[in-house]
Amino acid sequence: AKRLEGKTIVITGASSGIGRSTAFEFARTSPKNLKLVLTARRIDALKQIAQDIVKEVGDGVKVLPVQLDVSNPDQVRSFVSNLPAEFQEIDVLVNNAGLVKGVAKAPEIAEEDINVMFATNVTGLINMTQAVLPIFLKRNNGEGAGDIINIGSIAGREPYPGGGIYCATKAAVRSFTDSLRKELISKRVRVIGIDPGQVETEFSVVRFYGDKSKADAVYANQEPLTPEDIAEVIVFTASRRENVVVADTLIFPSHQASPGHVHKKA
Ligand code: NDP
Ligand code: 8X3
Repeated sequence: AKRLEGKTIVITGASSGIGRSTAFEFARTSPKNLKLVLTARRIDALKQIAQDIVKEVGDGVKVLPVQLDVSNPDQVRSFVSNLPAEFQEIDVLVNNAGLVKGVAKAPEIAEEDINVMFATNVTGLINMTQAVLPIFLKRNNGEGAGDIINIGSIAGREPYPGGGIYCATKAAVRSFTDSLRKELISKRVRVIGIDPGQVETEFSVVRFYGDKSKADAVYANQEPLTPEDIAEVIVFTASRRENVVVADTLIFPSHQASPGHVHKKA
């Protein structure tokens, strides 16, 4: 917890699922002196989460909800300069915003779905990284200059039918993460990749365009991870000793060993 004290943490996609849980987990781990910038498109949800965090841990954590669509390059470009000065010295960027649309195979994938997945999961993540990195590089003082924590997926390692575009976006995240770590080798910036397996969030609801019953069927007779499970790993990586880079993590629930290798309860 001490290692997080005084830090400013930006989380994208904090209105739901893994991002939301990560906000709570950072606040619980370092309740005395922390600044959280919570971003997503649904600002009302962010405001509620900000209130709930302060209600739970007290006002030692300053929480700023900011509406931000990571797929909009103009919004990303002005994001840092629009922050109040006391939130601009970012220490940790959690690139978590992401989504999947549909289960169509190549001939049928809608152009709009292709574009939104790449614009959010890939270009959005890259643009956010470019927006925040100058702050880290200016800080280059021989100590920890900052953390970039990119949320990939098992889907980026093992593509599956019906996930061609989503899997390609997550493979791109993995590739960008690994080259970034090499580019920043001398800069004391930790570049951390986290690849979850199956986690029950709004992910499948979004995949099935809001059809909750189809989403629920994905997890039937299984025991998926909770978003808190991934949040704990994210906060663990950010709270290691500065010289420790948890570069690459793959996290499954007990019944899963790949996207398709899943043990269902009888
Ligand atoms: P959720 O759908 O619950 O959360 C996704 C978050 O991303 C929401 O807060 C959403 O906020 C945000 N988001 C989506 N599009 C944008 C955008 N254009 N700009 C800003 N924020 C956006 O799903 P998860 O918590 O599961 O997903 C989080 C990450 O984890 C994603 O990158 C996903 O690919 C990854 N992941 C998920 C797995 C799973 O099984 N659930 C497994 C492996 C990886 P809003 O709609 O308010 O903008
Ligand atoms: C989510 C995991 O395998 O459902 O990233 O696509 S999977």
